[in-house]
Amino acid sequence: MNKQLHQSVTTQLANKRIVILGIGITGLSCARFLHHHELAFAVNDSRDMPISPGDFKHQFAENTLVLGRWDQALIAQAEVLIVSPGIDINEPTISNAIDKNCDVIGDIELFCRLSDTPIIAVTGSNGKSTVVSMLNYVGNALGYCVQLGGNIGLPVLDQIEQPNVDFIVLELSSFQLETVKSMKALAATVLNVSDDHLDRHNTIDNYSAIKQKIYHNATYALFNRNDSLTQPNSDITQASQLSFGHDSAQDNNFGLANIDNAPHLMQGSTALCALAELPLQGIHNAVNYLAVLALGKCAGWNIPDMLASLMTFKGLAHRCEVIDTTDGIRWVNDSKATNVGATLAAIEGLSPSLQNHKLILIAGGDGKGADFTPLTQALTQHVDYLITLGKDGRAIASLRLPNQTEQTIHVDSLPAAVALAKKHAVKGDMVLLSPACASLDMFANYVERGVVFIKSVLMTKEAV
Ligand code: UMA
Ligand code: ADP
Repeated sequence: MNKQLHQSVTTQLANKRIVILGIGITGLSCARFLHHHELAFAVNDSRDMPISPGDFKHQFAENTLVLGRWDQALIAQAEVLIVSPGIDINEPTISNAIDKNCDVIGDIELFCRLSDTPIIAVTGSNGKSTVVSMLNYVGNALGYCVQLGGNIGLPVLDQIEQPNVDFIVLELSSFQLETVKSMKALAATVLNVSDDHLDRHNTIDNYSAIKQKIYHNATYALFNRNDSLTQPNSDITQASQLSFGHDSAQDNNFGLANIDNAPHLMQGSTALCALAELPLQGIHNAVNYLAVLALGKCAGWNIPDMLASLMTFKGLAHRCEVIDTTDGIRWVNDSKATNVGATLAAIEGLSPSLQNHKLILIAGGDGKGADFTPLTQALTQHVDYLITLGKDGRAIASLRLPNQTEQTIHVDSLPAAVALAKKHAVKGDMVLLSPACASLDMFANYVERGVVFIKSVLMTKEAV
């Protein structure tokens, strides 16, 4: 056990009544951490069987587990409430029970109170996983010991004991930022803000205010100058600021410019690299590269070395991933496009490469309360054939023009959508699954949706 960490944990938490809300991957990591440091806690999860009580007892001995309802008496007596990100503390059954002196935190806040490892923090509606994965890849290639944690699926308290870490790269969701107070990131960014999770945050203003918390107490604040909602609000930060964006850049900021008719990544007027030399396609990925370079630069990383390493970074699965087929059709799995901003980026980023070929889009699912109208222009101008599915598919279809009704159809399943796309596609066309919606109305998660898409494409191909 790390003695210094143990001392801090004991000083901050010993003899406090601690309640963990939720026993998914975050809650379990909190329970493991507290148990390792010999602190007692109770866990409350409103679902009936998120963990078997026998397994819980086996791992966590005499600690209390309450399942199947929110236990208001248990919550009311908590002095420290560690809330999992997926749980909305504004839900009245929870909020009405919380004592006014209770310290309401999440695992990220606890991590920030206990660790002094320099933090590179990334949030945004889209691109977080891509950007943090690139930072992790590049930082390690440069010889630093870099850890990756947070919303990407790696709870930070599982990693806090690892010694000699130079930087931790945190992917932070709005859910996680809601309970963060003490973070002092070395470099922090909001990549972009578009409608997402409005079923929980209600308004875009509230959602973007939560995202702004990432800049609080940061040394460097990096923002997207093409997206005003990402600009650091002066009441929240005194950080030094740098920007990135898809336009040309002034001073030390990062941008894009054409040199000899070829788009280049730039810092101010200095050309850094031709985009064609880098593997990920689309303007959104060019902006992701710029964000990585800007964040890495603030951490003291060398730009030419970062670029050399980015040349070998392959994109993540389910993000504009081209499926390997031999039918001459470009089947693209963008199942991770769970909101309007991501689908817009895919259509706008990929359609220039189509020239005279068709774009067939498969979209729909659970829209999480989002307004789909920002998709209208892309759907009417770039999409030749639209296939929708899921709970909110028809709302997306309704954005098409009256003369496009024959090229717009709603189906019941993803395999049916693929079969229909196959009927309409010819060599050179692109079939893009980019749903603009969460998958949860039809699938366990976006990974399952992507896998069903890939399997359907490969089966359709074999059947032909
Ligand atoms: N639970 C309740 N009542 C509820 C809701 C949930 O009791 O009303 C319980 C569930 O029964 C379950 C537990 O809470 O036992 C799940 O907690 P959670 O939803 O916070 O999920 P975790 O498994 O802890 O995973 C969370 C993030 N999930 C969410 O934010 C929904 C994971 O992000 C993250 O990888 C993980 O912590 C580690 O940090 C996933 C995600 O979908 C990938 N994130 C959203 C996104 O990217 O859009 C924000
Ligand atoms: P996140 O972790 O924020 O969900 P991902 O990197 O997993 O981000 O990508 C999610 C979706 O957003 C994918 O469809 C991807 O193609 C798209 N995307 C990636 N980067 C950007 C960006 N900078 N702007 C808009 N969309 C993006």
